[in-house]
This record gives sequence, C-alpha cells and structure tokens, in this order.
Amino acid sequence: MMTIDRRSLLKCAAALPVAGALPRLAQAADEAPPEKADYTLRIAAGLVELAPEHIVSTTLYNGQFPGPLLRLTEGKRIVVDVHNDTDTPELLHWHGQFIPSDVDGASEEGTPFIPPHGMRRISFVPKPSGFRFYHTHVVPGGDLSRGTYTGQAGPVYVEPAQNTGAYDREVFLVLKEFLPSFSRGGDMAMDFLAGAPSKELQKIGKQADEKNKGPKGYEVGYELFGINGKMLGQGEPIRVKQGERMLFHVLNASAGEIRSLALPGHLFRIVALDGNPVPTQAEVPVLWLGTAERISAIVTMNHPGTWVMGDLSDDDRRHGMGIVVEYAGAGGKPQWTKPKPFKWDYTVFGKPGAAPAPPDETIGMLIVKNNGALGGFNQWTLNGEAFSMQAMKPMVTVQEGRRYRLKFRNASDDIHPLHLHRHSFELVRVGGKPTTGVIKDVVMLGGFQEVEFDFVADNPGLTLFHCHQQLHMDFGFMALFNYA
Ligand SMILES: [Cu+2]
Repeated sequence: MMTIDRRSLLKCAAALPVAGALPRLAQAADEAPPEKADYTLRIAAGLVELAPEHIVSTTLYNGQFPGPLLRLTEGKRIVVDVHNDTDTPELLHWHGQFIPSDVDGASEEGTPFIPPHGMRRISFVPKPSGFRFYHTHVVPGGDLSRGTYTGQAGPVYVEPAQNTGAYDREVFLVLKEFLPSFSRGGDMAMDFLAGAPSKELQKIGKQADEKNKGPKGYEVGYELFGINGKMLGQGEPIRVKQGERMLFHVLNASAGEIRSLALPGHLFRIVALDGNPVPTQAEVPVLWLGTAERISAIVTMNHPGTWVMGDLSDDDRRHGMGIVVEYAGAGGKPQWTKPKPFKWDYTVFGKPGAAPAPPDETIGMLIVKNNGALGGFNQWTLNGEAFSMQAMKPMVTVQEGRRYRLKFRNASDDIHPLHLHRHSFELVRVGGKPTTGVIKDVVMLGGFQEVEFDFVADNPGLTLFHCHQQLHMDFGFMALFNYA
C-alpha cells in the first residue's frame, strides 16, 4: 500500500543512477543545468504482480506500479531526469500543474519527446498545491501496448504553503485496469451523473448515427483490475483504528474507464477535487471518478469490521477493483454491501448562493460521435472538426488575462472526462444547475448533457484541451488553444 513515508521515497530516489553519465538530450532551453536531478524517472518494461497468479508485463516508471509518489513543494523549483529505456519515443505529462508548454509533456504543445534509449532533463516550479499526477502522453491509437493502457502513471502531491484539514493519516490509492482488449460496445456505468439528457442533443446524435450505420465502434475492456497494483484481497490491507480520520487521495489512472469507490458503513467527506479544496465539504456514500480525476476525502473510522472498499461494479470488483480495510482486532472475511443508489453532483461541493465572475467571451463546443467512421473506431468531432495530428491547427486563440467560458454540448451517449492542460477551470453550470467555486482540471460531461466551465488565460503557451478517454482523444476529441 502506498502510505507516505518520505524517507523511503528519498532512499529510493538516491538508489537510482545519477544522470550525468548518460547523454543529455532535448534539455529545456531556459534552464541552467544544475548538477544533479532531484528526481529520476525511468520508463521501461516491467512486471506488476497483481496477484501471484496474475503477473502482468507492461511499461512502468521505475519498475513499479504506480510510479513513485513525488512530494513536491509549491513554488520550489525541481529538476527531473526522465530516462526512456523503451524502443519508442515517450512523453511524460505533469497533469494539473501550471507549467510551461515545453515541459508540460504534450507534443501537441511543443514538448520534445524523450527519445528511445535516451533521456531528457526538465526543470519547473510546481504549482498549484494539491494532488496531481504524472502519466504518459503518447498517442497509442489502436496500439493497446502504448499510452495510458500501460502502467505509466504515478501520484504527485504538491505541498501547500499552509496545511489544510485535520486528519490522522494519509493514504494514496491509484485505481487502474490491466490487460486491455477491444470489443464492440461496453458496459460502463452511465446513469450515475446528476442532470437529465437534452432532447435536442439526442436528436443531433441520432442524425449522426443515421449517417454512420453499421456495427458499434470499438471500445476497450480489461481483464484485471487493481488498486496500487494489487487485486482486491492481495497485498496489505489498509489497517485502521477506531476513531482514526483517514485522508484518502484517490486517483483514477485508467485509460478510459469511469470508476466508483464505496466503503460499506462509512461516508467520505470530500475536501478536495482534482487536488483543489472545495468550498463545501459534503459527505457522500460513493466516490465517482472519471478518467484522470482525483478526489481527496476524509473518512472517520467509526464502523469496526473488515470491509471491502471497492467499485460498485460487481464484475470489476470480482476482477480486482478494491482494497481491504481492516480495523485493529477485527479479523474475519472482508464484507461488501452495496450502497443505496446515489447521484454524483459536482454542484454540492460549490459555494452556495454565489455567482461566478462574468466571462469576457463564451465559446460553444458541440461534441458529435461518428460511429465506427475510422476503420471501425468511432471518430469524434468538436464543432464539426476532428483534431488532425498532421495539421496541429489551433482551434481557439485566447488573450492573456481574459476569462473564457467554454460551453460543451454532448450529442453522444458517452460520458466525457474533459481535460484542460496547464490551467484549472471553475465549474459554472453542470447537469442544468449553476455553481461556482469548484476548481478542477477534469470534469465528466454526461451523455446528451451540457457542462460549462470558465478559465482565465493566465499561462501563455500552446495549451491542449482533450477528452481524457484515450480512445476518444486519439480519434479526434482534442483541440489546441494558443495565446495571441
Ligand atoms: Cu470522451
């Protein structure tokens, strides 16, 4: 289990080879090269022992899943050496941080690749504080051995200037599937989001379907599931004491799945979404996380026993998506009970009665699915255009200092975890409800629903926007923003 232990992390970092002996390539231009890196990450094939009878070979950071927890300090510059021991170019993206385009880790923004069997030294100032993560940003397309289908993901905690919240212990949980394969259609949960579908968007979706008849486009399914690289019942349980306040930092590191998490008999008091403190700390029985979303929640341990903290999907839990929580002295077989139906509503964490600042400009984006249009894969368009990796044409030009409202209309039945690089955004309308004060970098947009969020153009440089569902982003669901 990944509990925090600063000393073991530092020890582990020190045991890694120092970069000096290796060729230094594609160094970030504006940094003076320091003597030694603060952190070294090495991308290479490795094994994940999900269970003794399920050992998976995939690409990892530092030979482990998840990659090492990096505890950074807000505002304190770091140097990171990233080695690529694979045969293909790689990219390491610092998800949720306000850093320059050349180190953010997306080639669409101009970040150089880490060459095969080469390395890249980067340096940046971590911010904002809170729960972030790092992951690969290459485009796997139809290759399920690349991109986020691999084990390339690791948590980052950027320590704030001042500490928040009262808790006794912190635990990081990284949710991830393994052994992907394609199928036609899937069985993802769809009905858990607050709000109702729009008739007009359903009509647009239907028109698109009539143009693209034929079998359903490919979806990705998985054989094995785990938390921190262990299937449910494997590895160490989370051992707790009655009355303890546990702060769970949960990351959905999936390539495209939505995850849920419940702990029978307990409530989660949500203190932060995507690492950013929420204005209203509400208690919920279930966490729902779209791909790349993070939730920080405090659970007061007041229901002794041995419990399964797991996904609501019986099938996914049976294939490993869960972890045992064991009270001191409890023993016995881990128990699971299904929570009562519950709708996930981002607005309950917002500031009641407040109105968001008015935007300087509103940009509409209509999302349409062209069923199976790309050799069996669904094609995605934003305002009628699928992103072209050849053209790399910016869709929106923003001006520094202005506040932009993006209004998304989803004419498909899929849920889209929308992600903006290098900036945070404020939710202003979700599931038909106005809200303010919830700051995120990924938000789930429900099937045939609308969502609106505002961002301030305050970090000049090419900026990527995309759906974090790997299959969607690779087949059109991306847009580049540039600064005037
Ligand atoms: Cu999507």
